[in-house]
Amino acid sequence: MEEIFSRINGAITTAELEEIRIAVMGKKGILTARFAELKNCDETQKKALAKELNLLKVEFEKALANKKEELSLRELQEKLQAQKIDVSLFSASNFRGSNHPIMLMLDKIVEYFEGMNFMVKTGPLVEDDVHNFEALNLPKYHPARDMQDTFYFKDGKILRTHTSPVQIRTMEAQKPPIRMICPGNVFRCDYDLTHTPMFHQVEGLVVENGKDSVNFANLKFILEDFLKYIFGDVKVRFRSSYFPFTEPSAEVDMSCIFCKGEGCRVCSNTGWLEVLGCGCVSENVFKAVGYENVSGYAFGLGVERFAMLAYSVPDLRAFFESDLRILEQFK
Ligand code: 2NM
Repeated sequence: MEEIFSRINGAITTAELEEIRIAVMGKKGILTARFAELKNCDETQKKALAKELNLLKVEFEKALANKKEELSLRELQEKLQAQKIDVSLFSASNFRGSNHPIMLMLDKIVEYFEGMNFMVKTGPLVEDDVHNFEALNLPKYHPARDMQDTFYFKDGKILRTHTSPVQIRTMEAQKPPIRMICPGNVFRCDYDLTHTPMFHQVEGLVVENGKDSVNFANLKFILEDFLKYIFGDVKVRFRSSYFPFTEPSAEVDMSCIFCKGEGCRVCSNTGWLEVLGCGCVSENVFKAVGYENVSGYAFGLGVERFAMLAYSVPDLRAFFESDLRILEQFK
């Protein structure tokens, strides 16, 4: 029995204890065998042996129970340790999508102009020549049409090359005053490092009754305020330019947000970044929609360019490749 007690002491698993219990108290166990001797004893021997065996049995069961308690506690702890859940591990069930950077920027732009009382309008992607060109002071064979590489359908319809046809449709449908922006995607047959055949634009239009109600100064104020809202503390300058639908027209630069105007690779060492086109709406555009005695201004911007600058995305193609490693950075 001494050996049995030292086996109990040295056991390291509860399974081992069970083996010992069977070896001692099981059908063929050594204590069971000794209890069987009792039936061959006479009365006095029986009494003495029974007492001895019962003491041994109680002692054995106590030792077994003590060791079992110790070992099962340890086994429980080991099991809990092994089953610990790592909540940081990737799981398909906790995958969350994120907004596309183009949509993030679009939302921010819309947010500014909604705050300035502009209506948000949308329109068809498949347009006719009148709304996309003619009414915008771009008659057939006008050289300025080459500025936009148009996708044509066989029936003469086209994919809109800008969102201005939405503004033409709005002016046809309602009278001034008008304060609107039209966000949306547009299409041009052009594809290289800095151009994709589909991209996003926001164009804005303000029209008031009266020849001198709105002017270039109003346009300058709102665009400067808008650029500061999107990009922070930037300087803004207007450069004289040409668009068929505005007169006068201007391109708008802001001081380079990367070098603060010092000159760097992004701004080609000029210190300036071109970000907007704008102007006072041409008399010919108003004529095309039947407006008289009005004044207005308009502007247009490319959302991809805004997003590249605001979020430091160096390659336009990142917006079109659906690479989750890039998109996940916009959560
Ligand atoms: C630009 C630049 C300047 C523009 C003009 C019009 C409309 F419909 F009122 F004539 N919509 N958008 C406009 C003017 C767009 O984008 C660079």
